[in-house]
Amino acid sequence: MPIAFITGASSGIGAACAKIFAQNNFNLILNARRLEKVNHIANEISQRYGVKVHVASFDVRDKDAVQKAVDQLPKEFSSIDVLVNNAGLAKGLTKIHEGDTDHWDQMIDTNIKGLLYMSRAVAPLMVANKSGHVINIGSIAGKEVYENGNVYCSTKHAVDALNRSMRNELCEHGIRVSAVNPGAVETEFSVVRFDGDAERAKKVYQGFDNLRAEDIAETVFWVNSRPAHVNINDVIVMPMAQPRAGFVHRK
Ligand code: NDP
Ligand code: 8X3
Repeated sequence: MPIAFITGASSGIGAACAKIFAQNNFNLILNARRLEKVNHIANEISQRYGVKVHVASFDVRDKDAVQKAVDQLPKEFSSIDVLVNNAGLAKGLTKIHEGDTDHWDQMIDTNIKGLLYMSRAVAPLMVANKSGHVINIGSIAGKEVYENGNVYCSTKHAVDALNRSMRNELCEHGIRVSAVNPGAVETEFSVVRFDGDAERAKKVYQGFDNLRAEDIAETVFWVNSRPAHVNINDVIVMPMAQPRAGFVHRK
């Protein structure tokens, strides 16, 4: 059975990706920092879909932990077919001259450096196998910018650049590289962004039909399930009511 390694699988888009790949007979490697949550999802999925799931709980910002987790994969999980670079977050929504530099570090370290560490650790295994697929979860914030989104938008613009760069370099090794860039999806994203303020987070998704994590997971799976000679470079998926970054048509 093929193997998908999904980062940030304890919630939202990552957890939905885990389910759809399992439904389609992939064994899984699931990562997140919250071990209890990711274990719960892993148990549910393995029971429901009868696939094998290896939990690798680590912080993608910790490059030694990333490399160790990949080096220590059980042999039956070491031939990775798909890496979904999903772990990521926004912290704060603040003007540049009022920004919290710890928030900046957290976004840059997770969204850019974490994605790099993961790709650096997993891509050599794909190169050795002469096949594989890296799917990067970008954002509409990596295509456009919106007010007060400064550093989050910058990190997702970096993901967009890395997605294009990786494709240049991994193509000759038979590895596909794609990005899926969502608009507003209701997950834990805004609760995390607003430091646990669930009321404020709820307002982000009120008055319009936002995307569900499953909408993005279906797109990720569709991107991977194209024939081997087809590379879907880049997909932008928006709620119908969000014609651009930073604007939603609310009822
Ligand atoms: P969630 O907050 O629901 O999920 C984020 C996931 O990332 C969690 O599983 C979290 O797990 C994990 N994560 C965060 N930091 C780390 C870390 N340092 N190491 C390992 N895992 C980490 O949000 P979404 O599902 O919405 O976000 C998933 C991706 O989608 C992100 O890259 C986000 O930027 C992107 N995105 C989201 C959009 C949205 O509107 N929701 C729109 C566009 C893009 P844990 O805390 O257990 O580590
Ligand atoms: C998340 C999308 O527009 O809320 O990446 O920043 S947005």
